[in-house]
Amino acid sequence: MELSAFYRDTWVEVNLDHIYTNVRSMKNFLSPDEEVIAVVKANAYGHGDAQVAKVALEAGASLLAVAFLDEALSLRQQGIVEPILVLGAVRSEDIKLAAEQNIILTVFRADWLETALRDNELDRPLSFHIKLDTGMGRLGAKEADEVSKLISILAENEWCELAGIYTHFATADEVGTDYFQYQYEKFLEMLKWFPILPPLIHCGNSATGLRFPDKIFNAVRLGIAMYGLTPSLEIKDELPYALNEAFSLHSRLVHVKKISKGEKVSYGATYTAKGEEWIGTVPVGYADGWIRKLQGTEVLVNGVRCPIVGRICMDQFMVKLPEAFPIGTKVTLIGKQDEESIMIDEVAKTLDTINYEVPCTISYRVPRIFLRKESIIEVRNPVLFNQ
Ligand code: PMH
Repeated sequence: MELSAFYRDTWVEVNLDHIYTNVRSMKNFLSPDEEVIAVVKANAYGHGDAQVAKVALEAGASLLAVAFLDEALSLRQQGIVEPILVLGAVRSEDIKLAAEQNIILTVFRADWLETALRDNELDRPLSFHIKLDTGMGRLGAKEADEVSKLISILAENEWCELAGIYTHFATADEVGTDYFQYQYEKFLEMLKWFPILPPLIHCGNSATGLRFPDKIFNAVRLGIAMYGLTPSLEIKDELPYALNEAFSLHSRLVHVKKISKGEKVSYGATYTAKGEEWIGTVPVGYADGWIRKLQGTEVLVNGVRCPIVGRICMDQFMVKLPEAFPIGTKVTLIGKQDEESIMIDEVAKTLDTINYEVPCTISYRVPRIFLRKESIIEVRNPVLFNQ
């Protein structure tokens, strides 16, 4: 049995040209000796890890960053050979696997490093970035003692290399800059704890790179702006260059019917037709990440905004149409149709959340189509193919 890429009329389109342009824009915005670290954790914020990674590298990123070792291994399995930094914590027993796969680890606890090196004898190089907590309160060493222990343990082991130091800002995307400034100055102070600085020093996410390019040291960890989204609504109007949204979500009408006054739609029979109405069924549901809270919001059908009526089910929802559109008519949940658009910021606003959460929430069940120069170059469907 030969299978095609997917068999459901719902898909995400990832515009890789936009990813490319967004990375190039940041590269051009920075000084030539400053680097871009492409943050491709969480399946590249729901876009597709290896596909985004490849394009980001092509556009000039020099390092990839993920949250977990599994994500780094996934990139290796998909043929990515370039350097990858794991930003999150890794189990001490897994350091040999990281070394074998040439994966860079984050370290912030001396006891973890002692255990890791005592119980696992390295036989090849392993690089580390030391993470400092300057006020995010998440991961990172805070005390000079801890840092000097880390430095000496790394220096004593012939296979260990200190390749970087970094921290993370909690408020780089906020208009008020006091806390940002506090963290920045703390980082400067903490860097004095290092007798020798490693090649890579980084502190900035997208917001920092966009707003404070003179405060990034020598690399930006570029996440949300690589996907063409603003780090926050409050700084949207002060971005130094245009961002190009890469993610869109589409489906097609699989059923269209006329219902009469008083007839009900979906679970709980909460929606009642006020008169004769055309109702379409769209094969997208909360298991795809189109969560029940989106009931009542609009999608685009034939270039027109149409409201979702009744409860969103696991695999389908219903939409009120202005007329009897044919089966197969394209429905755009995120993206553009003719003059109308529903962009990620609008969906995020409706859900009272941040744009980051929206593409991350569109589940593995929705196939991703990757476009380059307006052609499909790859399709990814984990439901059918183990990828
Ligand atoms: N560096 C670290 C350590 C991060 O956690 C993130 C994003 C980035 C860089 C990239 O940030 P950007 O997407 O704003 O450019 N991390 C998260 C997070 O943990 N929750 O939301 C974003």
